[in-house]
Amino acid sequence: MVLSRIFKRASQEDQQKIERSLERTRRGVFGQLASLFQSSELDEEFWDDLEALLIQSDVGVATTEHLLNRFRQRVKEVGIKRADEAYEIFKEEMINLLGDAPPAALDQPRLLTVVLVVGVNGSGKTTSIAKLAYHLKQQGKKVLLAAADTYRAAAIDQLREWGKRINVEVIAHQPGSDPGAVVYDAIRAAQESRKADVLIIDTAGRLHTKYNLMKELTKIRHICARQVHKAPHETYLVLDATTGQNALIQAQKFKEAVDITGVILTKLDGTAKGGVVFAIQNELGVPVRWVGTGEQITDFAEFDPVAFVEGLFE
Ligand SMILES: Nc1nc2c(ncn2[C@@H]2O[C@H](COP(=O)(O)OP(=O)(O)OP(=O)(O)O)[C@@H](O)[C@H]2O)c(=O)[nH]1
Ligand SMILES: [Mg+2]
Repeated sequence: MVLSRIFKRASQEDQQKIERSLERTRRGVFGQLASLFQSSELDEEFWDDLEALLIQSDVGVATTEHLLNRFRQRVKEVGIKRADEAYEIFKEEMINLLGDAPPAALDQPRLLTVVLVVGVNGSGKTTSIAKLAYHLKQQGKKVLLAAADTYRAAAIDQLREWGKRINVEVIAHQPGSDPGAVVYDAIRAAQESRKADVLIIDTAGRLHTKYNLMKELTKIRHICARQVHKAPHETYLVLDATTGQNALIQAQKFKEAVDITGVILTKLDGTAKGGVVFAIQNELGVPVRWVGTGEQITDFAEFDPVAFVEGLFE
């Protein structure tokens, strides 16, 4: 595909992980989409079916409209009459919709990069933090983790356990202690003796105490900003792909409270409706930066729009 040249691409390995994790999605609605393009004329029935399938696959109503308008426009410009000839154009428009994300703060050089990770209960925050830490370590970066989900002892233990497995240090306090104090200590540790390049902060995710949770996140952000220039440099929202359109509603709430710079979309391997990626990008205006592709530590990939779209269909 000609377009692929202008997009920043993930590593070959990450591209393959993305394509593999989309197996269920491919077998589901997107498989039907692919057949639609093989058999149909570009008549009214085709457009109706296309719209229905996109909405079914969690692309969402608003994003489906947006995508279809652009696709119709392109088809008209090029003067295409048959569905099979329009297939590549459709894929290009899907890739365009995922857009060329602005450069990630994580990729820019600085003394200490602080990454805050937020999201609802069970979305995959702690697991994703371990995976990201491992990924960064493989790139030669020194990583430190902060266990700022202090509500449950099990949450602290879980992060410690991951830390041991991937050989990354975890800064933790007692269960029930102040998350802000953990973050304060972790930043000092990163800046002083341990000299980490990246500090990743795990947070609690209880939505039923939404007000307190959001207040706590704001406090953590202030502590980061006081100690490190412009920190947190990244605030990742973790969304579970299997929750579909509900993920978007969660995202809106978090976005109102904290400045989200990117999304980690987990459990891509567990959903048949990967279409939610398009809705996140289009309706939230925040780039998907990473995807969780399974339960193993290496099941994590830098998001790649081209690999994602190719993976949906082939
Ligand atoms: N299949 C699959 N499972 C995942 C993925 N990411 C996370 N999980 C699973 O999701 C479950 C919840 O993950 P956690 O990392 O504990 O989620 P959390 O957001 O930290 O949860 P709380 O701390 O309770 O708020 C675990 O069983 C993980 O193994 C993924 O990409 N694919
Ligand atoms: Mg957790």
